[in-house]
Amino acid sequence: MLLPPSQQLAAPGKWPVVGERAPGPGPQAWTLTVVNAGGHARTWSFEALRSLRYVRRKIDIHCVTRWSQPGMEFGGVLLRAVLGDAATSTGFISFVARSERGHSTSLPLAEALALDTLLAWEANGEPLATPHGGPLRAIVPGRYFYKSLKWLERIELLAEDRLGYWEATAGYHNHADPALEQRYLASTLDRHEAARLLAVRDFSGRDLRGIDAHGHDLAGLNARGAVLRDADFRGCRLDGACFDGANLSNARLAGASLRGASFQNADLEGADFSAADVRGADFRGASLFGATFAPLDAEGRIDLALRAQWDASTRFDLARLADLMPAQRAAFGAIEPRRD
Ligand SMILES: Nc1nc2c(c(=O)[nH]1)N[C@H]1C(S)=C(S)[C@@H](COP(=O)(O)O)O[C@H]1N2
Ligand SMILES: [Mo]
Repeated sequence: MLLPPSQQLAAPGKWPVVGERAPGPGPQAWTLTVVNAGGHARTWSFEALRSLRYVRRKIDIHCVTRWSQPGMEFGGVLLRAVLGDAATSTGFISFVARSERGHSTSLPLAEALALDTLLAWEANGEPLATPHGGPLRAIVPGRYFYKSLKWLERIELLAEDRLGYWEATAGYHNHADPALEQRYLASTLDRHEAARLLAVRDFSGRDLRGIDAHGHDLAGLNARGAVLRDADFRGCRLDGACFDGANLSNARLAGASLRGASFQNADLEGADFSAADVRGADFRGASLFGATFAPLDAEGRIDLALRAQWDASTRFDLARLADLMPAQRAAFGAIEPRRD
């Protein structure tokens, strides 16, 4: 399989739980309500869904945080079969979860149908586990996995699009095509405000996603709890910086000097640390799915010259290192991170 750009293979069978971990409260028996464009609702029992034609599909999962799990086999029914006559080529479809925060995601209806969207209750021959969206989730092949909604309880057909949870609150791209790397929207950060924050080196608690800081001297930066998704810190001096609890998913830190920087409990999914100096840095409690510490060439081989500089003073939870893609783990070879 050809991986989409900047994706890495997850270890075989590894399938991390991302986002919400459990559905919201509700009745014991799961139902699915479909509201058509005219506002007419039809509620399906699980048994009624199961009476439709059962299909199994092999699907490649591509998470926006740069890990992929190809060839997952999902079982369920096609969206097309559930929609029947309502499966027109106009308008939008919103998938709504039974979830505390009313999680949802949407697609153009024609696209959801053309992609052979599945409503699934099985994964690799087993009932879909609750943290992965059981008893029922949408599986949208060919889109980043945030378009595949867990705990599907309601489908709404709409004339106008209604942005989903991640798309509306976190700047996730609404089209989400991995082949086109449609991960996040461009930042809307004001240039002057960005320059002021860079000068005072205080990002704590701020939402600065997508900030372009590359090449700046930000030694000692306070970025505790900041939202720095997709931020550009390439080549920065960030020695002694504090990123504790910050969200740095997909941030670019290649070539940065990060000696003694702290990333405790930070979200580093998909972050790029190629050729960064992380001696003395503290990664305890940080989430590392899809993080890169050495870039791979087209054949999937590690480029040792661009490996992050890491030594016995770099602190990691050994358990969290298992989150790294196998090729990334291998990049560290014999170097043993410090145990606590
Ligand atoms: N209800 C619900 N569905 C959701 C999410 C969520 O937070 N809530 N997160 C999305 C994201 S960002 C991803 S990557 C996948 C993760 O699915 P998994 O936990 O089964 O790997 O679910 C998607 N569907
Ligand atoms: Mo995701």
